[in-house]
Amino acid sequence: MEDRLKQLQAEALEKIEQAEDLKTLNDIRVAYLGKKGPITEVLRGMGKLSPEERPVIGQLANDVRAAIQVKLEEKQEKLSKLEVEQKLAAETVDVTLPGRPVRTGNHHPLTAVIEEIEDLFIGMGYTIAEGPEVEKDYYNFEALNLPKGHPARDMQDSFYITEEILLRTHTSPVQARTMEKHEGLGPVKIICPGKVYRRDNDDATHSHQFMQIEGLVVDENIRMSDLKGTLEVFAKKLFGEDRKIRLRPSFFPFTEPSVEVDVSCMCGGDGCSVCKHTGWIEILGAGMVHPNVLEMAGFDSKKYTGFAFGMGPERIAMLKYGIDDIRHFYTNDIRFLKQFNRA
Ligand code: 2U9
Repeated sequence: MEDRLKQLQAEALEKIEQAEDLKTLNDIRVAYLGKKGPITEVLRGMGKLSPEERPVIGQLANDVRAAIQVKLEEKQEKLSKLEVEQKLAAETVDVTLPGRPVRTGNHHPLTAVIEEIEDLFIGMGYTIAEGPEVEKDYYNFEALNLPKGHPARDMQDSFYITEEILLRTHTSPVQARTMEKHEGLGPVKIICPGKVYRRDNDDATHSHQFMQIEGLVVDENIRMSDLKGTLEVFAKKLFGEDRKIRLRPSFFPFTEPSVEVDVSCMCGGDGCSVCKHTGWIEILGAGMVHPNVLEMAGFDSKKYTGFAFGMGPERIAMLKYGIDDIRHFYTNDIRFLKQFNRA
C-alpha cells in the first residue's frame, strides 16, 4: 500500500508538471483528490490494515494528498499568469496604426446661402423674423393689398386648407404680422427667411415648395435711395465687389413703385449663357411699401415710409454655384451634396 501511494504521488506530480492549461489541471485534481479518486480509496480501505500499519499509511496518505495539493496550487498560479500574459499579448493595440477616417457632414448648399444672406443683413442691423407656414388668407393676401378677387392671386394659385387658411405663398405675411405687432411705431428692420408653397408643376426652374428671403424696413424718411444702397451692398458682398446692380420698373401689389433688380454678370458684359448674352442677371424684386399695406398694419403712411425686397435663395445658390436644376436641392443625392463641403 505504501508503494501504491508513492507511485500515485509520482504519477500525479508528473501529470501536473505536464499540464498546459487550467482545465487539464482541474481534471487532474478531480482524478487524484476527488471522492472517487485512488487516495480516497486507500483511506477507505484503512479498516483492513493492522493497528500498527494504520497510522503509518494514514500519515503517508495525508502527506501524498498534501504534496499533490501544493503542486496543484503552484501550477495553477503559473498557468493563470500565463493565460493573462497570452491574453494581453493577443489584445495588444498598435497605437501607431493610422486612424479610420471620420465622415464629416457639411451644410446643405441652400442652408449655406441662406445663412450667408442672413449674416449679411444682420451685419446691417436687421433682425430675423419667422412666422407660420400654415397661414390665414388675411396675412397672406388681404394685408398685402391683394383683396379677394385680385388678379395677382392667380399667379400664386395656392394650396388651400379651408376658404380662409392656406400654405403661405410667400414670406410676406411674416412682415405683415411683425408690423402689426409694432402698433404703428417704427423702426421695423427685419429679414424673413422661410419655406413657401405654390401650386406649380416641378421642373428645372420651378418647385411647388421653395425658400424665400424677404426684407422690410419701415421708419421715418426711408427713401428709394436707401433701398438701392442696401441692395448694392448686398449684391457686392454676395457676388463680388466688382459687380453692379440696376433697377427696372415692375409691379407688385404690395409695393409702389416696384422694381426688378439685376446684378451685372460675371462675364463682365461680354455675354454668356448665364446672362443670356445681356450682361445682367435678375436676382430679386423690391419696392417702396404701398401706403395701403402700411395703413392696414397700423402705420401712419404720412409719417412712415418703407422699402421691401424679396428673393429666392435657390436661384441665388444656382447662380453662385452653377447649379442647373432646382430639384437637386430637394432630392438629397449625396454625390451632389458632397460637392459643397467648403460652401
Ligand atoms: C410687406 C410689404 C412688402 C416683399 C417683396 C418682392 C418684391 C419680390 C419675389 C422675388 C422672387 C419673391 O422669391 S420670389 O418669388 N419677391 O419680388 N417681394 S417686394 O414686399 C413686401 C412684403 C411684405 C408687408
